[in-house]
Amino acid sequence: MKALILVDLQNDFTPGGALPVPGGNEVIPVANRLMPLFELVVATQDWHPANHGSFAVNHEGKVPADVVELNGLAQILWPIHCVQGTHGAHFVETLDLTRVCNIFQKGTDPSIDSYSGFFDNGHRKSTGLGEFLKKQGVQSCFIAGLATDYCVKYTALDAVQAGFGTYLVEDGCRGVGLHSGDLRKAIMELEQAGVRIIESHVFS
Ligand code: VGL
Ligand code: ZN
Repeated sequence: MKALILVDLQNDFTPGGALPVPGGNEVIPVANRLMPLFELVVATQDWHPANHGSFAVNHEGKVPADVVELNGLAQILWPIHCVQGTHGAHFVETLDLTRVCNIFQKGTDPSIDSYSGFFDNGHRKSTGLGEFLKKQGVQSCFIAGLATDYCVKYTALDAVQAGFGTYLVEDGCRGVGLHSGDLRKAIMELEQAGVRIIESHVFS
């Protein structure tokens, strides 16, 4: 069985949001078109407490894009985003949630960030996504969402590592692009890890 994993399609990652991903809104119609083609659709949701350690404001004298050490891991600092229960943390209103069977929230522990939908950044705790997919008999994962160079990338790398055939739907993703070349680099890393890069039109 094939599963579609929609990564962090939340207001804060779209233009006008707190951590806007350029063109982030453009992937919503792609996600809506893909969902009916899959027997199983899951979504991840970045879901931070206000005191989260990935927010620059929670580190004295730091600004977004600075890097600190958080619990032994290098952590890029971000603007306040996807705070639990806020509008920014909600899924984009035009996303057809009726087809999403399960939502996996991540980034809830203030002391560690979680880019991947499967594990936190230290691979210390599972969100339950991998176990859920295995139990449903999923063998391959198709991934789309935001952002290509962070949460999409780490979700895809963990999917490969968990033994799923893993496909990145490139036109269903957009990247943050904090540094030039980040997007190209992310795609190359994914290909090297065994993720197959596809376009959504292969389904039509
Ligand atoms: C993300 C940065 C911080 C993402 C989440 O969804 O890619 N990026 N939190
Ligand atoms: Zn986050």
